[in-house]
Amino acid sequence: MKAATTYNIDKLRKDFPILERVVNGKPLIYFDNGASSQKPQQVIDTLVKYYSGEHANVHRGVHTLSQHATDKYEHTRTLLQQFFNAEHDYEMILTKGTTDSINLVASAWGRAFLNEGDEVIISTLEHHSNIVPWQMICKERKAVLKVIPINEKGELLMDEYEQLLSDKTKMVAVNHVSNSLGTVNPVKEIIRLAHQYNALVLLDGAQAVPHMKVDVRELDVDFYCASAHKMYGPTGIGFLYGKEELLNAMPPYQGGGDMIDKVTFEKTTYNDLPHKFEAGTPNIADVIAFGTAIEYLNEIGMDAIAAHEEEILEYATEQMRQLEGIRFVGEADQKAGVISFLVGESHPYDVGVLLDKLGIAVRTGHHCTQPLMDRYNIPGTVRASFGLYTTKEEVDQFIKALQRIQPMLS
Ligand code: C6P
Repeated sequence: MKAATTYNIDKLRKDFPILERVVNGKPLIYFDNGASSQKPQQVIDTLVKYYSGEHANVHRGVHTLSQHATDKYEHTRTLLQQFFNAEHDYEMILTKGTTDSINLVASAWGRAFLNEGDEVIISTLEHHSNIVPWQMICKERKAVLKVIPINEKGELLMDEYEQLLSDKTKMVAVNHVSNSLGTVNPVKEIIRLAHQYNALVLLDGAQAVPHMKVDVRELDVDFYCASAHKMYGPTGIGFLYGKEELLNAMPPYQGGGDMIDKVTFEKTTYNDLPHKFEAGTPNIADVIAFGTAIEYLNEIGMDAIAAHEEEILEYATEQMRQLEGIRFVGEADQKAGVISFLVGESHPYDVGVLLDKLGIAVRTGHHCTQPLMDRYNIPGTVRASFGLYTTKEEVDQFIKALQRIQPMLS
């Protein structure tokens, strides 16, 4: 769908105070949204308001402040349920972020349901957060980790995926969008095939949810997770969606306050969903501000954001193609938000430092995907990642900056 004519980027940019910043004497061009996006004033205001006049612990007090904080905290859960079209709000577990969510599933589900000889499938495109927790639990449970290979463009080899699937497959855990290459994976097909073998599917949506509409029921995904800080919300918070029957069947992840029903020294019974998976005092302020970020995205509309970013991605890719000496890493047919590249023979770090001198923030290195970099036999890439506030003028400045630094690199 094309951008709504109402996509008023100048107005949107005014919501983000940091975009006024000057870095190294130049206006900031923030192309590191894949690492973390910037925060609109609305989200910042929610945090200030909460700490200035609303703070109390949640789920614990009968007093007004505690009840008010609890209502606001739980309101974020409802917003998340609606945003991702989950059937029930208690299927949305509030976690510290994507990493925490994947560790929760690998640990709690894995300990209960993975047995010797079972198989877990991940892909070459995964972030370390969707590799290491599975390696750890597979080692503990004597299960086998299998990896879907990719082609040179950075797309999953679906034929190979089908070959890997068998009755031994218990979990398929892949990202929705690759953080390093921007590849949008054919997740509906991945899920359909996995379900034919009664395997569950966890999607790491960290790089998908800021860029596109996601409907967990339409996908029929079993677990889906992401982080607030890439969705224009605060750091230290995220969510895990899980189908009710799966979450109910899983043992708790951590023990402590709030996750219990009745505790004696002999035995403990556990609270219902979602509290069973939310031990201890949560990150209340940031959860509430996450709700503000969701409302902010709702107001703009995910379809409008997706269309705007698609235009930016196309424009930037086209402009970069005109430059000599640029090598794209990852040229999947379906991409979102990200251009990974190398400049001639130069090290990504040198490119990043020179761009920074011109006020342009990009990420360089392996992007927490070392096996993927090994696949391409490179130490890392330069990654430009876009957001809802990225403009074509910024892309033009970026292209000029690349032209300017190229002679310095050779
Ligand atoms: N990727 C990047 O620059 P946390 O740190 O838990 O919020 O998210 C981890 C994570 C998991 N999966 C994917 C696909 C991700 O992109 C990330 C975070 C950032 O690419 C920081 S390493």
